[in-house]
Amino acid sequence: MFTDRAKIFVQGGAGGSGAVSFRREAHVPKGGPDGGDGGRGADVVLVCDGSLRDLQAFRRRAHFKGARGGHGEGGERHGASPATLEVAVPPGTVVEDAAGGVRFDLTRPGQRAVAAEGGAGGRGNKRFTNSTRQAPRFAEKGLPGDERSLELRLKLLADVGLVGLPNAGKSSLLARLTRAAPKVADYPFTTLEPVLGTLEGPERQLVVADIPGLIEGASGGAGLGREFLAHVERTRLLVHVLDLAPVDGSDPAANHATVEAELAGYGHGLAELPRLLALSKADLVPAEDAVRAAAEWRDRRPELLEVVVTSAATGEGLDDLARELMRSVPEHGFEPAAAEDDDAIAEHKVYRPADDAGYRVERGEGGVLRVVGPAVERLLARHDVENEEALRYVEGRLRKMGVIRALEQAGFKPGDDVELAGTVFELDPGAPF
Ligand SMILES: Nc1nc2c(ncn2[C@@H]2O[C@H](COP(=O)(O)OP(=O)(O)OP(=O)(O)O)[C@@H](O)[C@H]2O)c(=O)[nH]1
Ligand SMILES: [Mg+2]
Repeated sequence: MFTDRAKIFVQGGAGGSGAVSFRREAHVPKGGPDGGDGGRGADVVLVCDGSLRDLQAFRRRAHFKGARGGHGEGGERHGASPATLEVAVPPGTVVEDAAGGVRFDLTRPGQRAVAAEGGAGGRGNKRFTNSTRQAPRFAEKGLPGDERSLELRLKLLADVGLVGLPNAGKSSLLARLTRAAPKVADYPFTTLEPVLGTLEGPERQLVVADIPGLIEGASGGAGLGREFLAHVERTRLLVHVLDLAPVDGSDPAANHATVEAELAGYGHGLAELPRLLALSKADLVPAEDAVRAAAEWRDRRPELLEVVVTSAATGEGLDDLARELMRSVPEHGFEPAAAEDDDAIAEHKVYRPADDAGYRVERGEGGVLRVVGPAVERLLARHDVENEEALRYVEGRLRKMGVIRALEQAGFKPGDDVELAGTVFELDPGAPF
């Protein structure tokens, strides 16, 4: 089963906490602070892996959590930073974060995108020493890692797309041209999902995709056509497979027009892709009819790179078709569109929180002053405000950030209750600490 969509949840590891510790030495009654820092939590990184073909693996596992950073210890021992958690995705995976509107395109093997950063480790008490604070009895806590739900979509990265109405003989051609073994049968909709095969040439390899399900209305959503058309977006050339002798007695010219209308209706440049026309099942019509049909199509559609008469049954025209593909498919393939961050060829992309700094003072319920904003929340997350010393340090930071002044302008008096990051405190900032 070919899977081209998945939802996953990623969470960076939490940072380890810094340690509160003091040196013990036989000859020193009370040594200085020596608490080490906590380690950074592991990032979760999506890695483009050329050996993968679809998103099937995510049916079994959809949660990816980075390991947490080690806690700091005494003797200035820092906590370990665990290895990055790598999540392999196939080339052609588009990653979207519905909430953040961020989008990554992983097209080349080896490309990486940081999906969730691990939390920073907390600093140990040694780091909080200064001229007035020689023996800090507090340290920072590690921060939680990022977490988010991501939607993965695979858009196949094939060089060539085989398109045509159901039963036109696309799968039969793919099977003859490549080692792919798609199901072939004498009824429409035999193939239910795109199938890839590799055409081996003397100098290059081409990935050919059999794109099934194209019917009238597909571009508007009929059947699975629209989804499958998305896979054609990244091909560089289309082979329109046209049945010379449809069993339903339909007119090849009308059938051709139907498929072309769907390609044009879908947009995304499909109608502009270079085209070859493969007239299929030539063994079912007299040879002169096939030759005449080919000549007519060349006249009718001068923009066609080539018209090839083929038969998957006898092998007629297959070498010509393969040679033509080797020659006509442009060397340079799909390049991801420039990303919003102007970092078009970023090999290493990172989700960034939208608003990283700043705070706001407002009146909450019962008139209590409240300070909100990521910077303040982070500060509070890092410190245990039950610890008197840590609380004084937090107050000092708030003063430096301008929060205390902003509170005073809003009518705050020392000793008033203030809600910080969801917790109400009696804030009594004395002199800077
Ligand atoms: N005689 C003859 N029959 C062919 C040839 N190519 C395909 N067929 C037959 O046509 C029918 C449809 O072929 P498929 O390759 O399954 O066609 P398809 O376009 O992949 O069809 P869907 O997967 O249903 O969209 C099958 O019965 C094939 O055996 C050919 O060159 N000669
Ligand atoms: Mg098929």
